[in-house]
Amino acid sequence: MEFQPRKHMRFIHFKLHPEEENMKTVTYTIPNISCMHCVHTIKTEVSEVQGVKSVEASPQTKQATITFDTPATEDKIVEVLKEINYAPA
Ligand SMILES: [Cu+2]
Repeated sequence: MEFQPRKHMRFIHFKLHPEEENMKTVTYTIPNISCMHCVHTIKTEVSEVQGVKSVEASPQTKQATITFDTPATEDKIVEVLKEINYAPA
């Protein structure tokens, strides 16, 4: 009896967020990331791709980490990165 509400809540969560099953995180090395302006540009442009959940980038590591779900794909994200002159190495 005590555990029923918890089970119920988990079920609801699963039903409300079925898209989380396909969530993917990919890290790209992008030599052109040289300052926070680059980071801002990458965040702004890649975030506009439908399905992209989060974008992190760093001029120190020259890496961008992108979490996404359908309809976003790696191909689409790389295409956008190339368009804005931040092609992954
Ligand atoms: Cu820059």
